[in-house]
Amino acid sequence: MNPRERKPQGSELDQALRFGKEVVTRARQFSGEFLLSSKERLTKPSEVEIIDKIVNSGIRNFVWFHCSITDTMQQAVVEKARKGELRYFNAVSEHSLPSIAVGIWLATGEPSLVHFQNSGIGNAQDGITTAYVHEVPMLVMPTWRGNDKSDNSEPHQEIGDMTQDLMKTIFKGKNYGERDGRGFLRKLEEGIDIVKAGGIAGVAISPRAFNKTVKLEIPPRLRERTAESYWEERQQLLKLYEENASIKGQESNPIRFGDLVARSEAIGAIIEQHPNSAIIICNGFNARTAYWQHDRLGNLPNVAGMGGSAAIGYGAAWANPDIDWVVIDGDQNFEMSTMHAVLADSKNYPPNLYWYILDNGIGASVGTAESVPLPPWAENLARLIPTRTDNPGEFSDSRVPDPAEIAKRFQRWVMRESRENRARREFNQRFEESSFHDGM
Ligand SMILES: Cc1ncc(C[n+]2csc(CCOP(=O)(O)OP(=O)(O)O)c2C)c(N)n1
Repeated sequence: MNPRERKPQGSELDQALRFGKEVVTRARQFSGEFLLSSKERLTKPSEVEIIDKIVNSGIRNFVWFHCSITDTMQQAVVEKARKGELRYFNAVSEHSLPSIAVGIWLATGEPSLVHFQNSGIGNAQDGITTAYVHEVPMLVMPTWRGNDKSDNSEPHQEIGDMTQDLMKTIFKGKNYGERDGRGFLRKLEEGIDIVKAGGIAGVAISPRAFNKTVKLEIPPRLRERTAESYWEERQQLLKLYEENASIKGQESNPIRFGDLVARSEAIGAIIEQHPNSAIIICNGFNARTAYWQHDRLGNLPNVAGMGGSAAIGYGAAWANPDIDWVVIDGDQNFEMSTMHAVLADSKNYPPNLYWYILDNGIGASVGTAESVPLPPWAENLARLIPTRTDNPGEFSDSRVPDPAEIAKRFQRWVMRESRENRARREFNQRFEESSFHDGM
C-alpha cells in the first residue's frame, strides 16, 4: 500500500485537531469548575457578606419575615437598618411582603429584597403575581428548610421537597440557589442581574450556603422587660391606637353621605377629598370603576392581589413621605389584608396613609356572596363608606387594559409630584429662615 494513502486527508486532520481542542477545552472547563466548586465548598460567605452584597448592588429595602435559617442575618439586617445602611420592613405574614415591595417600587423606583421561610411561599405567591402584573422588579429570597434529611421536622420535609418545583414555577425559570447551598454568592449575583434588568428572580438560601458569624441577642427593647412594664406598654399602645383612630378611623372621616351611595360616587368623593394623593384602588369592580369613571395619573387600579392594596400603600407611604397615599378597599378586600395587626400598632401606621372601605356587604365582583361583617375595630383603622349593593348583572365597567403601563404612568406621576412637594417644602423652609422674611 502506498504510505501516502495512510496519511489523514485534510478534513480528517481538521476533525482530529478539532477533537483535540475540544478535549482540552472540556478538561479546562472541568478543572475550572472543579476548582471553583471546591473553593466554594471551602469558602462560604458569612450572613453579613450576603447582606452587604445585596446592599452594594443597590437593593437596600429589606422586606422580611422570619426563619431560623436566617435568624442571625435578621439581627444583622436590623442593626444595619438602625445605622441607616438599609431599610427594614416587617409584617405579620408573607402574604403582604411582595405587595409592600410593590409599594416601595412605585413610590421610589427602588427594588426590594423580599425574604421569608419557604413554608410561606404559598402565602407570598399572590403578592408575587401582583409584582408580575405591574411589572415590578423584585429579588425574592426564600430560605430552604427541609433542604436535606437532617432537617427532620415537619412541615419542612414536605415543603423542602416541593421547593425546587415551586421556585421554578413561581419565578418562571428565573430561580437560583442550590439545595446544598453551593456557590450561593454566584447564584445571588445571577438573581441580582435579573432584578437590575427589571425582572423578578427567586434565590433560595439553604443553611449550608453561608456561615453564621453574628451572636444572637435579645432585642434591646425586651431585655429589661418585666410584667409591670409589659402592661404599661400595652396601655401606652392602646392610648396611641385610640389617638390614631381619631385621625385615621371613622371619627375623622370627612366623607359622609346621608344614604347608601353608588360605588362610583364614593370613589369620586374620595378623589375629590384627596386630589393630590396617590390613590390605590383594590381589585375587582372597584379598580374597574376607578379606571373607567375616575381615571387620573395618580390612580393605581390594583387589578391583582386581593387584600394586597393596604400593603402596597404601607410600603409606599413609609418609603415616600413626600406625598399622601390613599387606599380604597372593598369590605372583602379589607378583610383579606394581613396588615391589620401591623397598622394597629400606631407607630407603624404611616402619618401620610389613609385607608377607606367601600362596604357593600358582598363580594359583588364575584357574585352576591355575603361578606363576614366588618369587625368592630375596622372603624379604628379605616374610614367606612356604606355603599349600595349592586344588582347582579348591572355592572358595566369593563376590565382595566394594560395594568403594567398604568403602573409606569402612576410611578412617573408619583415621582414628579413628590419632587415638587419636596421643592416647595424646602423653599418654604428657606423662606421662613431667611433674614428677608425676618425683616418683613
Ligand atoms: C386571593 C383571591 N381570592 C379570591 C379572589 C376572587 N375575588 C375577586 S374580587 C372578590 C371580592 C371582592 O369583594 P370586595 O372587596 O368586598 O369588593 P366588591 O366586589 O364587593 O366591590 C373576590 C372574592 C381573588 N381575586 N383573589
